[in-house]
Amino acid sequence: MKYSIILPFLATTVLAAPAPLLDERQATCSVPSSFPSTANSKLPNPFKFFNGQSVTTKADWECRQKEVQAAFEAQELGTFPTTATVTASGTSTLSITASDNGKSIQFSVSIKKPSGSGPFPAIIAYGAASIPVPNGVATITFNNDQIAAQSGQQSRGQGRFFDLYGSGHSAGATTAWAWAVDRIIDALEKVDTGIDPKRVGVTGCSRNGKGAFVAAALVKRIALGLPQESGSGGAACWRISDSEKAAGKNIQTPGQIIGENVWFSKNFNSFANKATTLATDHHQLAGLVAPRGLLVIENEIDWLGPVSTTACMKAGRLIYKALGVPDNMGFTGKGNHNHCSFPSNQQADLTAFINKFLLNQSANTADIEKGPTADVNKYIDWTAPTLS
Ligand code: MCU
Repeated sequence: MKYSIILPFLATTVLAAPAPLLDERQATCSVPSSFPSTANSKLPNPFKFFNGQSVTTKADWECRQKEVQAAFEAQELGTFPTTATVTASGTSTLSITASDNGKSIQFSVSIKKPSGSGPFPAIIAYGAASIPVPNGVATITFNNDQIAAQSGQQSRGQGRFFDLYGSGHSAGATTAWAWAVDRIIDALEKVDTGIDPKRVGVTGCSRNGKGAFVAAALVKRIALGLPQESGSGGAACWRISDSEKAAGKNIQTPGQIIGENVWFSKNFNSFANKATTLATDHHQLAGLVAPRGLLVIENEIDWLGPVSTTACMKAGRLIYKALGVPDNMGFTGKGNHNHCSFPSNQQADLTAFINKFLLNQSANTADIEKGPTADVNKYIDWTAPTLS
């Protein structure tokens, strides 16, 4: 009886507007379908909605992530389909049938498990892992080229993703591969393979590193992204790569990338020579992974854009910091070595991230930010808030 007196009092005072109005806006997360097109040579502010409103809370941030993803899909990646259903069978060869719109495709991944009893965490490797996968972690080998070809312009729209969704689907190859990674996790959730679907990482090197980065960004069930030497189209920011090119570096630019291959949507073609008009840049690709684990592994090879990847990912780490989880993202890219060979000076960083995010061990992943000299403040005109 007592409470019937107190509750109406609370309802009219403590719970009064404007808080419920704010919650309502956040719950609905209105996602625009058109995006700002004003040229901006700085990396876009991750903490301003496209309508100019500030991102001040973690709930705001979740909405912001949705509109940022919508912009990525509209301008770079193409549509990421989310309506497929999966049936699967097998343990060491996991055979997956994915269906959507009354059509089906089939693909398989191989699972190499550690000895002993699981469930084990796993790393999905595009093609083959070019990082050392430690004992205690399974490797799931994924033939991404079969899902979407990446052999030059004539290969656009080819592969099993396009058999399912049509050769004219807007997805670039990296998005199609990410869709298949999403289906692999569906399958791991359905079939007892001895893999814990909540502890799955994704890796790939170079072009497949671009793919691994996009998969970590789009597939929210990935616990740890390990993109390796992804360079432009992955860890590099388009704007910084263009400015490095203008300063005389031999670096891959958006203008070059759209001619070389089909990693991105056709939607991206119209932005490739005016990257300053993109609504986002790749620091926000890291922001789509946040707050999940992300170790960006790079190499000081000019073509990859060492200054671009380092500064871009420093901006990405500001997003993690704003979310209160700075240690959930690291960047290791100091020094130069053969492309996609894994150097010993990156081992401790990789081990720490795998221990923490896949093996559930305590590990120190604080302040891993190793690359060439690159001043992020040259490329940003915003500061990161602490989101409440
Ligand atoms: C870094 O990844 C790519 C690069 O973007 C391409 O321009 C080049 O042709 O190939 C690299 C790669 O995938 O190397 C294996």
